[in-house]
Amino acid sequence: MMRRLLVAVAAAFSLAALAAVAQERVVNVYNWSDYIDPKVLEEFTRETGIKVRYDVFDSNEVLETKVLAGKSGYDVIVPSQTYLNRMIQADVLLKLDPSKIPNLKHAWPEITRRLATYDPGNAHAVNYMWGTTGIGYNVGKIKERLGTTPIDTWNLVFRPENLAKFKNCGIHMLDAADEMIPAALKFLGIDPDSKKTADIEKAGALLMQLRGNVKKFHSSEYINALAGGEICLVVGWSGDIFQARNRAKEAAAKTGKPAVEIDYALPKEGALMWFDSFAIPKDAEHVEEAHIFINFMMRPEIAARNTNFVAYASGNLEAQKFVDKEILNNRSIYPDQATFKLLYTVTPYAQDVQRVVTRVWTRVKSGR
Ligand code: N2P
Repeated sequence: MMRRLLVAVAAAFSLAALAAVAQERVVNVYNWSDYIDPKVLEEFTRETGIKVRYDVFDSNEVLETKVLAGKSGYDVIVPSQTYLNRMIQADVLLKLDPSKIPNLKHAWPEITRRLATYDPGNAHAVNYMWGTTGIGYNVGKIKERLGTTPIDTWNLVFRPENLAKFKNCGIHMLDAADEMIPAALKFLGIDPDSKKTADIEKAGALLMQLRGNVKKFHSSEYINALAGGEICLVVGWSGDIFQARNRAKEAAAKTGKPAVEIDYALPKEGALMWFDSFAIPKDAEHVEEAHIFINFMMRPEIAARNTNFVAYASGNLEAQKFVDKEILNNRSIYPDQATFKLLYTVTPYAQDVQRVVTRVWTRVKSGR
């Protein structure tokens, strides 16, 4: 009798254990590096019971390769605008179910409208953050070398004789052909969105002249390199440069030494405005959880916490109520009308043009 009872109890327990396993809900997220407040992820799991498996990338090309190959294993991805558009064209993204994202009502209409150029009807993506590509610098080291010469100009980067002045304090550039080539074109006075082989070659020739001064083409290491004083100049992303500034301050507070002063300049000739948006691959296994995740991220307080942590503008308008004043009033993060006029956008490269871009960029990076 006793034995039978024990068997029954044991069976009930293992059933409960099985049920718990069956109920464990997961969402696999693939986001840019340094792009979220980690506490927000913990809070998401606490509140929803959904575990987050979180991986990071620092290049659209890496993301695109994985997603186009299929079975990436990711449920939520965050491509930039032109890559988003190519994924839509390749039919690898799911149409979102707006009824499952009620917080969409907090989206910033102006940003949603701009994003529609890449995602017609805003059917596949919700903007997470947006920002610009400009010049990050170590204030002290740049002043030593430049005096009062203005910093907010591509002349600083794309005139070989200027760039050479910073070689001995360290220069990084993004490993992002689709951002560096348009910036070089802008400097040359050519349409940054040009798809002409001759123009792309011209940008490539200019970058070839500069490459010898560049310590590294890399899209995430510059945050710590700037903060740690290993480099003094970078062509990089706005928020990442402000994160470098924060890290330098935190390190200084710990050691009691004066902080390395870091700042970001938007070149007056014009800078790229980009949009990184949540999307769900068609072959995602946790579609329900992916919608819950996106909806959570679109909660104004949550969106603001992420913006306060990473220093990029949120695609969430309502979030602005909760964004730190220092960030909201920073014109390089939340541009005013005059600053907006300086920003340009680009359209995707067709496959044949992409081949030219990739060839030119490989040459710039390798020197051959
Ligand atoms: C995050 C950088 C994301 C900006 N570290 C690239 N669009």
